[in-house]
Amino acid sequence: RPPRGIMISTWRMSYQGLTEAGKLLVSGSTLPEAILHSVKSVEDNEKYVSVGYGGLPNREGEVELDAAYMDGNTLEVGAVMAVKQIKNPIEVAYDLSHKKRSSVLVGTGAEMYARQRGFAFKNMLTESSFQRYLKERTLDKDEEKRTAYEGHDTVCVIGRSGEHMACGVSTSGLYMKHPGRIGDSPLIGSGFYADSSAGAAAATGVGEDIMKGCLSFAITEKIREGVAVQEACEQCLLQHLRRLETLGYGNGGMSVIAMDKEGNTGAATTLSAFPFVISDGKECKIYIASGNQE
Ligand code: SD4
Repeated sequence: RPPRGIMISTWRMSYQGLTEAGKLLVSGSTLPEAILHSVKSVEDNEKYVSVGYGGLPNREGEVELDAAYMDGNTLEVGAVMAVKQIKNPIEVAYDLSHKKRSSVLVGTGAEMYARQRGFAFKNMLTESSFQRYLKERTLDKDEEKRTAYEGHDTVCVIGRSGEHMACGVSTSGLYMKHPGRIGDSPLIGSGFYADSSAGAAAATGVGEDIMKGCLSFAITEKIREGVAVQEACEQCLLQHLRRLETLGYGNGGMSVIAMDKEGNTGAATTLSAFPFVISDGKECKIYIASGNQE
């Protein structure tokens, strides 16, 4: 039987935040507090160029951020998309999730809301991200060929405390994306889904590919049908990959994490190695999923 507080998250960059969040859960913090803590720790870290501060910019040189939060007990969802200069987009997404209307906001409308609610603003473009942008701009690469792994990962955190499940995601999306572009990450059912009566799932990789299969919802529903969580991840990812292949899409890379309502976890990837993190309240460890494409 899994212990009371369990969390799973994407990529090595989530390790420190998840370690701290795991301890927070054990010492009595709420599930939203733990999830927000772990996502914010990545957003605030300048070193991670795919989320929050220091994120790589769009092709106009501006950092545009996407984040979402979903509560598995109430199915409440909040999301912000393509927002600029908001220090912690996940906090705004969480705040929005309590609203019955206008809970998913884009661009200037989202920024207006964040300002009115007193959230912190900051110039999110660091000197090193700007320098990388200046170099990249001279290369004039074909946007259609960009993959998610040219420096771009999304932090996704799924947690369970008692029987309460929830998830949060945050990203700066694809490097050199068109202004206004969003991927799967802030889209319910594609980048994330949580329902405490079944389970939760979240995705990272090329958003345009992931959203075609509503992967996070597909995995959650597979778990609801009674398929074991690891199997659900593998089956849904493989089925979607095959479908994309028949349509002639190359595999730009997709990875998923999931948890069932008992707290069992799973992960799958189309990459040769996808690091993810699990904190079970006692310890926090990095695991590597490996893509089996045959
Ligand atoms: C996006 N899914 O914006 C994100 C990027 C990502 O690993 O997760 N990359 O499409």
